[in-house]
Amino acid sequence: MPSNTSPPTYALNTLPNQPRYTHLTSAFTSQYGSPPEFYVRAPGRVNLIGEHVDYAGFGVLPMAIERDVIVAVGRVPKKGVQNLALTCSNTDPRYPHVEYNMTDSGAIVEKNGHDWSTYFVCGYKGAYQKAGLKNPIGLNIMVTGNVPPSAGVSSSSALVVSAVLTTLYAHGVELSKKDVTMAAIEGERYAGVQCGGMDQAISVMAEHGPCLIHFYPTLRVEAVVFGLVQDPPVFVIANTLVVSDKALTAPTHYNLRVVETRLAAAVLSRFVGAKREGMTLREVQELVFGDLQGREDVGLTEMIEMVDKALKKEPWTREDVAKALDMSVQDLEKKYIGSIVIHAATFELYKRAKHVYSEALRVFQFRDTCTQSPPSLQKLGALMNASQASCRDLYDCSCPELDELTALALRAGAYGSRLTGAGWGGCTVSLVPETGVSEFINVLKQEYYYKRWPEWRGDPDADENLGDVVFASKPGSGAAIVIP
Ligand code: NG1
Ligand code: MG
Repeated sequence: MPSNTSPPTYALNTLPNQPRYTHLTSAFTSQYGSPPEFYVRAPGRVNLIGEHVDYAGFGVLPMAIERDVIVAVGRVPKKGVQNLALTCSNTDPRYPHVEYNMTDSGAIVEKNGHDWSTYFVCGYKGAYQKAGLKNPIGLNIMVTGNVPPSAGVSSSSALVVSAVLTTLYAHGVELSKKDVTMAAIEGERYAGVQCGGMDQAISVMAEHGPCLIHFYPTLRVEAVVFGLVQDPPVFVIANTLVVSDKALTAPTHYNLRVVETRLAAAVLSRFVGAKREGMTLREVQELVFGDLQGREDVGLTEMIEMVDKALKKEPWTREDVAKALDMSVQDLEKKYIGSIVIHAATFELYKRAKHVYSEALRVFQFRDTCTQSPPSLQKLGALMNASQASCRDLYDCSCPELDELTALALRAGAYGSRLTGAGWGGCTVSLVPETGVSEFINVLKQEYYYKRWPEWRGDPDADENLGDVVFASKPGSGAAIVIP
């Protein structure tokens, strides 16, 4: 049984017999003149339930998918006066070739702006710092991936995790899975999003199937094994094709939510008489209920009730929050916003806290329902639907297309359907009886995709591309280094 303290498994001498590896190898060889020394793969993920609760300290329940990012790697040790470089290429011509110079201390000389390779640089930096590397090596990399980008299925974290493992292995260093995950989380934050740790944790530590990821008292993955059921369900991912670039919208979307949950936690902790600053919503729960000893569901119902008593429902101005915390607006900004860029006149403390505590509770209810024999698929579906309603009404992270596609999924026979990932666009996930999957996908094509893009109807190329847009996803396994 792999544990968080062991390094990711090295799949020695087993280059997967897949055309993608063959294609990647020849692209690498023609670009760099010799074959790659090793490969790293890291999967994307679908979050089944537990949205926007990871950065508040609560557990989440994602599953790695089979789609992944694969990086082929060659090392370029420094010779004489020649400069060290990180050279990034991609088999997909949409992602241009980028070359970064490196200093002798291993720092990457960054460029202005943001492109696909930024995420590799983020992972490199995360690994470099976490492992305290000192003798840098230049790297030639060629990347290929089939995780849909900007869609809420974590193509970004798959690349960051691959970059962390690439950097560590290239420098001859092994870290535990937990440290690899932390390096990836800290690294991905360089891209400008104050992310939680769900995506990196599942990509590194996935067991085969859904996992409950706990962040407290320490990062830990609990495999959630489905109870026996006659007609097993599958999770179907469907992309709205609304692109949501989290790095661009962070000041009004993702990072603003991070700040709002921190402010809500601060006001709640005052409400219960604590004077500590900078708590997460989960830490406030622990303050009220004592050491939860791994039972994070204890007291969540009471916390939901407390939100009603402690937080006014209307939006809060900076002055409102500062007054509740007995500090100046300047201090508030310094302590709770700091260098995070946000654009907001007011904050929604009530709605965000209400979402987080109720969503955190649904995660445990979902896990407990999954493991019953037989699990109630109706109940799992109802929890997913409640999550979608909460994301839409309390967290304001849905969008009209996500609302439409989730409603359509229910009419097409799903037990439940919700947005997955940060939201504001991207993918939905639906729980569908396995026997009804192809009909389900067909209804989505007819009622969503062909209605918006009528020219796709009857076009075999478009139909093939739709295989990347709406698909049933089997569970994937965690990241690995592949040595040919
Ligand atoms: P996406 O947008 O799917 O990458 C993000 C965060 C997660 C989590 C979810 C919302 C990153 C890398 N990931 O996911 O940590 O907070 O939103 O549940 O930013
Ligand atoms: Mg992402």
